[in-house]
Amino acid sequence: MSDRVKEVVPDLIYAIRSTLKKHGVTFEEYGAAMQYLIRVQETGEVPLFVDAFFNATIVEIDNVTREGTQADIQGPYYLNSEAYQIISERLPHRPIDENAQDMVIRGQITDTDGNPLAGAELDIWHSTPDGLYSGVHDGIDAKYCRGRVITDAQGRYSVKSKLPVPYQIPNQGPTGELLEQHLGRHSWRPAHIHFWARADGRRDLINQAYFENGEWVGDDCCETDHLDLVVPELIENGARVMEVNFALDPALAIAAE
Ligand code: MBD
Ligand code: FE
Repeated sequence: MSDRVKEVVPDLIYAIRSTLKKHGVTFEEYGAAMQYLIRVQETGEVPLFVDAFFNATIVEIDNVTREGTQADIQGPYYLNSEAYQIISERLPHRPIDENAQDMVIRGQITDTDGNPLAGAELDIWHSTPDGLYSGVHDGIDAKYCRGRVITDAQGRYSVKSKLPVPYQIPNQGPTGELLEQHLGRHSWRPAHIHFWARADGRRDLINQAYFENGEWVGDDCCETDHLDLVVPELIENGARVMEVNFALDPALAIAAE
């Protein structure tokens, strides 16, 4: 790691210095930028800020070496692995969401040759039908709209839940302020479902599925642009079906010391 730090950090510092010089940044502006970073820290928005501006770039780099399903950004609201109970039927939802639109998330996990991966683990998380994340916003219990499914002998999984909606990242803090007031952008993400797939001998895959024709698809404030998991509209027995298949690359070889 320390070799990588020596390799990357000097370039990063050089890139920032050249930008400051190019624009003739003043002491006053330098101070304002410092105050801004302090606010990002004080409002607890470091993960949101970093993910909003840089997560998509790391994903882009990671995807260059993937042959199977492309990765997408994880976002700041995964929570730790203990928040994911094994689910066989339905992700828990709040009693007040009982009448929200039903959704079925189902599909198959295979290797890159199309062979089914039985016993693969898939962590699923998404917002409530009113755009909040459990364990993060408004004191909502962390168990809602999250769960882990295990694929069957054919590599298949199927789980019910309630439909998420387009999601506005917190826009009252410094991250939203930068997006909306200074960069002239907006703070919306298309409705999405997050996934983290794992299987023995395969490379982990974190990605997201989006809803075809959904608002903000292709105009995401977090700049996800490779939209290979935009799922066509399908309704079965009143439930929106999200058919999401994953092809997992072989695990990366551990680099020799
Ligand atoms: C989210 O729900 C999200 O998925 C991302 C990437 C950033 C902020 C909130
Ligand atoms: Fe999200």
